Amino acid sequence: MKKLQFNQTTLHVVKGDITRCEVDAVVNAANESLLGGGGVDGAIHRAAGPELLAACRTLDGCRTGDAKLTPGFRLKAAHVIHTVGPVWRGGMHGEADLLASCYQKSLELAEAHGIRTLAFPAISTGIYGYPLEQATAIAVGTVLKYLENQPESDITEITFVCFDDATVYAYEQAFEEFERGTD
Ligand code: AR6
Repeated sequence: MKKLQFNQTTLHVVKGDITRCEVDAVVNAANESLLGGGGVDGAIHRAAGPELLAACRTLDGCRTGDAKLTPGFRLKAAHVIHTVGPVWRGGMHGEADLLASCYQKSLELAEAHGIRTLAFPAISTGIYGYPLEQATAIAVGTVLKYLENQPESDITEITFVCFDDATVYAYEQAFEEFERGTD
């Protein structure tokens, strides 16, 4: 699958199940309660085991656009970064800034905890209804801006994990958009 190199960090797009990723941290597309739900959130809680819910209960929720860290328990990933994407309400309710903030805060939290390899799902593009192409452009754009601003970043691998071909294609388009911009 497609790759993009930026300074010392490689961005990947892969199709698969994020709960099986062998990375230091997987990002969860959670809701403000942090007490579980459907989609990727449900899958991560099932795979991590009940200890994850117990850990989440101690966190007092999470605001939309923010991120919080727990251990990964039974996952291969040592950590889970829980972030809460915006519900799509037509695009005029701060959705783009909130979605960008999910990626930014997740990267800051990862960096602060020495996490070098990180896997993101396509936050907000499922149950929360964010249009796919706009969401993947924000995901890639925010990650690249972060890396540009953090030339000493210790994060070496960032993987965008996709459940379906349409999401893979949208990330690949976002990568190409960036490559065209640097020609
Ligand atoms: N691995 C990778 N991607 C997945 C997986 C998986 N195992 N499962 C689903 N996806 P969603 P949201 C994809 O709905 O839109 C929950 O109930 C999915 O195909 O999981 O941010 C929370 O508790 C889509 O591309 O998250 C919240 O209430 C992407 O992950 C709400 O859903 C995100 O879809 C959050 O909604």
